[in-house]
Formats: sequence, C-alpha cells, structure tokens
Amino acid sequence: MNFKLVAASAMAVALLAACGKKEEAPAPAAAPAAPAAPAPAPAPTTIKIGHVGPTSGAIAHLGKDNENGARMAIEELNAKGLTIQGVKVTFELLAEDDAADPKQGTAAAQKLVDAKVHGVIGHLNSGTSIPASKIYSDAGIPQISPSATNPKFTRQGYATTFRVVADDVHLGGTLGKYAVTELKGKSIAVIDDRTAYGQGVADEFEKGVTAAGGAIVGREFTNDKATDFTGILTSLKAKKPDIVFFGGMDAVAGPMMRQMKQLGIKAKFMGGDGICSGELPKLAAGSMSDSQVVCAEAGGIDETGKAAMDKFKADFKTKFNADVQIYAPYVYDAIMTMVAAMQKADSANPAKYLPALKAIDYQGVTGKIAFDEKGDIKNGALTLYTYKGGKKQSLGIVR
Ligand code: ABU
Repeated sequence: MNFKLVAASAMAVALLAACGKKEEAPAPAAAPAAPAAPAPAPAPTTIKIGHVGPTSGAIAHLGKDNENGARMAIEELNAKGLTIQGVKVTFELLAEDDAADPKQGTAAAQKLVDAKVHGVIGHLNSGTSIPASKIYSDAGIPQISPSATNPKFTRQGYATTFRVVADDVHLGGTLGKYAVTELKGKSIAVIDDRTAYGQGVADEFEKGVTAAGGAIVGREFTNDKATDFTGILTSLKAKKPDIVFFGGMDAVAGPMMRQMKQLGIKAKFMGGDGICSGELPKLAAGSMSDSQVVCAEAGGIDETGKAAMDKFKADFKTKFNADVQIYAPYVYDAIMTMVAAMQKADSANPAKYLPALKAIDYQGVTGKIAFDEKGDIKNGALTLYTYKGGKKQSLGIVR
C-alpha cells in the first residue's frame, strides 16, 4: 500500500467514525494491546450559576434586590460545604445586567452560555426572559425565572424553562375579579406599558373584570420609560374611573400616581406584582393615600411558612442593609431548588440534573416548589396587598 492509499484509507475511517458507522477493517496481523478506558471526566469543583436582572435603568432597585437574593443563596450554599460525587464543590455567581432590555437580555444569555454556566436564574422581566429562554434551551441549560409572569415564557415547549411564581392569567384574572366583587368598581380604566408583562397582565385583568360582570370604561397605553402621562390620564379622567389598573412596573406607576393626584383623579390604583414593591410609596412621592393601592405578588405563604419568610427578610436586612423589594426570596428559592436537583442527581451536568429538577419537591421560604409539565410552579398562590402609612400590608392569599 503506497502512502496515498494509506492516507485515503485513514480519511475514510475518520469520516465513517464521524457518521457513526463501523469501518470494516482488515484483520490485523497481531492483536494490539487494548487501549486503557479513558478515565471519567472529574466532576467540576466550581459550579457556575448565572443570574440576570436589570441592575441598571429605571428598575435597577428591583434588579439589585434579585441579585442580592442570589448572593445570599450562593453564600449560604458555600458555607454548607456541599459535595457532589464525593467532591466538595464551590458555587460561583456570574451576575449579568440586562437593563430590562430584550436585546441586552439575549446578549447576557449568550455570555452566560459561553461561560459554560451550569444553570441560570432569571431574567427578571418577561420581555427579557422569553427571548433568552431559546438561547438557554438550545444550549441545554436549565433556566428558572423568579419573576417573569407572562404565560408564553413556559409555553414554548422548552424542557429547560421554569418559573417559581404564578403567571399573569392567574394574577390579572384574580385582580380583575377582585376589582368588581370586593372593591365594587363600577367604571374601571386600564393602562399598560406595552411590554410583554404589562400588556399581558392588563389583558388578563380586563378579562377578569368582564367575566365578573364589570365594565371597562377606557384603555390607554404608555411605555416603560415614559414619565409624562398627562395626555392619557386626561382622556381617562373624562370617563370618571373609580379604579385605574396599570400593567407595568413600579418605576412608571409611582409618577403616574403623582400625576393622577395633580389631575384630581381620585380612583383606586391597582396593578400586578410589578408595582407591588417596597419602593412604590417613595416613587409615588406622597401621592398615595392609605388603602388606595391594591396589588398582588405572584406567590404566597400561609401561616406555617411565615417564620421562615420573616427570618429571610431579617437576614436580608442585616446583610444588605435594605428591605426586600419583591422577588429576592423567589431568587433565593430558585437557586436552592436548582441546587437541590443537582444534589439529587449527584451531578451539576445540566443533562443529568434536569430530570431531577422536573421532579423536584422543595420546601422554600416562598412555599413548596414543584413544577408541572410546562415548568410552571404547581399550585401557585397569589398574595394581595395594599399600602398603609407607606408600608405594604397583606390582604390575604388567593390560591
Ligand atoms: N411579573 C412582573 C415583572 C416581571 C415581568 O414579568 O416582566
């Protein structure tokens, strides 16, 4: 066999191997010693957890709240000295800022995939979580959002997509019914910020109002960076609303409430989890009256879970000298749930711990976490809130 023929034969072997076919090799003259089986790749000693939220921009206070929830979980996990496959592991947080912007969200997701993270917690917004979910799905990396509530997030057929909060169908629908049956709203106006979350939750609110026999007297929209609402509020004022529902975040809701007061609109103000923050009274700058606001968090704990949540909030305050805004406990639980799945699978390899995550049953500070076939939390609860004296007060849990 001359050199050319040897080279061609070697190339054919390589190609057949790449295609997964067996080469029919001629019998060797003498059997070579069997090569030693390759040693299994060692389990990683550093497990990288990605976190993404808007730590810059108008809702940076919420993004930082989330990131602090992640830091708290990672520090506690590292203090426990966990082992995987008998080897002590360290958890590393890779925190990214997406500024609540879908484009920055996908860039942050790609950066985390390139960094070979073992799992991702985030993003905060539905508008960033949804496009990022395809990137994580393509890479086979589990993603748990602590706060994205748009139904589409978990309805795209991705096996890697999870959330630990109820969705906007539950949130908006419940608030719509509450507006009619409890607040006795007779003329209800709706505004949204045209984001995936804001528009979606406002649509579900409208459906809930209509199903409960209430009337929507006007619908307007703005955007998530707007600061002047005079035009849309003046238009709604003519319709004499007794309730104004806003689908959007607290950074827009606060100034909107100020301008409602300036225009003499004396309506109740409602919104979903995006406005239900500790910061809302400050953002409303004195324009909020007691019990004027009704909002809902997309999670809830009963009396038995209260002590654990109170301890979380106290520890958080000690550590960061800040009160929980909304989602920090959900981020904390999302990380703990992901790591519980890794421990159950005894592996941080996403392909190996993903089945354990799908089947997880974890008791967190926000309640019991288990997922349905779509990746939504099973039996998700809501907690309705109002504000009195500038402080959030629970009106009760809705299941
Ligand atoms: N759920 C409210 C804030 C996050 C989002 O869904 O966009």
